[in-house]
Amino acid sequence: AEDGAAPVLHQTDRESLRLLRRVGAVDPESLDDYRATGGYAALRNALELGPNGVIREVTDAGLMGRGGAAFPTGRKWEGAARQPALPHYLVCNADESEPGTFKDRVLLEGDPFALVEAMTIAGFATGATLGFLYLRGEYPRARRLVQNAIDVARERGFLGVDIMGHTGFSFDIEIRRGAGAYICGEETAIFNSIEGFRGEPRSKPPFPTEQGLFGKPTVVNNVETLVNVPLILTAGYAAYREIGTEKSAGPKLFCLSGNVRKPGVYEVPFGTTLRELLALAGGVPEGRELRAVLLGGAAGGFVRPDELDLPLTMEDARAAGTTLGSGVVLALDDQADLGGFLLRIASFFRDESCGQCVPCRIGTVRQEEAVSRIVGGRKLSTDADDLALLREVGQVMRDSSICGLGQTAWNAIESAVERLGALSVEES
Ligand code: L3W
Ligand code: SF4
Repeated sequence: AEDGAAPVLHQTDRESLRLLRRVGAVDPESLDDYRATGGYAALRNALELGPNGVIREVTDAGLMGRGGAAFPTGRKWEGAARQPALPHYLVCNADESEPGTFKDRVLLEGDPFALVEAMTIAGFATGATLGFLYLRGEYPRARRLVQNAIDVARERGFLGVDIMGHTGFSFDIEIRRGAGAYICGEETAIFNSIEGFRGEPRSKPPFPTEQGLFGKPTVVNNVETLVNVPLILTAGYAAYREIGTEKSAGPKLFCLSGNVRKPGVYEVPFGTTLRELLALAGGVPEGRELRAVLLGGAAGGFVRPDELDLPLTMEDARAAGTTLGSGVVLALDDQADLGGFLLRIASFFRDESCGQCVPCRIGTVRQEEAVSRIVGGRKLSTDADDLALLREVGQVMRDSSICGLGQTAWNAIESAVERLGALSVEES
C-alpha cells in the first residue's frame, strides 16, 4: 500500500486490547504461540498503512509515554521521522530502575515477542534501521528471553532485510545492558552509555529526535509505551480510545507495593480510582489503617487516605500535585516508619546522583543530611531550621539541575512535608 493509505484496521474484542493478555498464558519462547495469539498482525497492518499512516494512528490513539513524563508518542515519532540526517535510531528504554517499578520486567519476560514486534513497527514508522534495547543489568531472565525472541524473529524473517517480504524495509535489534546506575535510565545518559562514555545526561535541547544516539535523530520509548503500539495497530485507534479517558487513553500498568496484601502488577484502564486499584491488591493488611500512598515513584508525591477517589489519569494526578510517573503505587500503613522511608528516598538520590552538576551533587547530600537530622531528632543548631534548609535546597535542585533526577529529588519529600505534615517536630 502507499504511504498514508486508508487504514485496514479491524475492531477486536476487549481481551485483545490488554497489555498483559499473553503474560503467563503463552510460552514466551515460542514465536508460533505468539502468532497464534495475534502476533505480527499489527506489523502487517503497519506495512500496509505506511510510515505516515502508522504515526497518524499512534497520534490519534493519544498514546503518551509510560516511562514517567507522558510525552505524546506520535509527536516524538513524527519529530524523528522528518529529520533529514541519516541513519535514524530507536532506543527502547528498559533500564527499569525507578524504586517500586517492575511493570516492564513483566512484559519483557512474559511477552518478549510483543516488544520485538513493537520496536519493528516503531523502526518502520520513524525510519530507524537499528534499534537498541537498553536493558537493566539486573534482569538476566529478561535478557535471555528477549535475545531469544530477537534471534527467532530474525530466523523467521521478522527482523533483518525485507521484513515480512516488504522489499526495502530492514530493521534489527541489539541489546545493551546497564550496569546498575539509576541515572542510565535517563534517555541521554543511555546514549553516552551505549557510545562507551560515562553514563551522564546531556543538556536538552537538542532533543534526541534531532540529535540523539551518535548525534543522529533518535526515538527513545519505554517498554510499556511500545507494547501499546501493537494493540493500536491491531484494533485501530478508535477502539483503543474506548479504553481510559479522553485525555488519558488506553490501558495502564501499575506496580502495587508496600503495605498491601497482594503486591504485583495490575492492568486497569486509565481513570480507575486509586481506591479501586488498592482494593484489587487486597488493601492494607488486616487490622491496619492506610496512612498514605506514594504515587509515581521517588519523583512522585503522596496521596492521603481522604483522597483515594482520585481517578488515575495523567491530568488528575497532575491536578492533585503528583504524577503517575512510571506507575508506582506504594502504600504505607499506620505502622510504617514514614521518617525512615523518607530518609531512604533521600539516600537513594544522594547515591544515584551522577555528580555532573553542582546543585544535584551537593543538594542531594545536604538533603539527606537534613532529613537524617530531623528523623534522628537532632537539630542543625539552635537558630537554624532544617525544614527551611530542605525547602531552599529542594528549590535550587528543581530550578537548576541538568536532568530529571536533580529536578525531582525533592518532590516526594516536599510532598510528605506539605501534604502529610511529615518531618515536623512531632514526627521527630
Ligand atoms: C522532541 C520536544 N521530544 C520533550 C521528549 C524527551 C523525552 C520525553 C519526556 O523523564 C520522567 C519524570 C519522572 N521535542 C520534546 C521532546 N521531548 N520535549 O519527551 O521528556 P522530559 O524531559 O519531560 O522527561 P524525561 O527526562 O525523559 C523524566 C520519571 O521520568 N523518572 C523516572 C523514571 C523511571 C522509569 C523506570 O524505571 N521505568 O521510567 C524520574 O524522574 O517521572 O517525569 O523523551 O526527549 N520539544
Ligand atoms: Fe547528574 Fe544530578 Fe546533574 Fe542529573 S541533575 S546531571 S543526575 S548531577
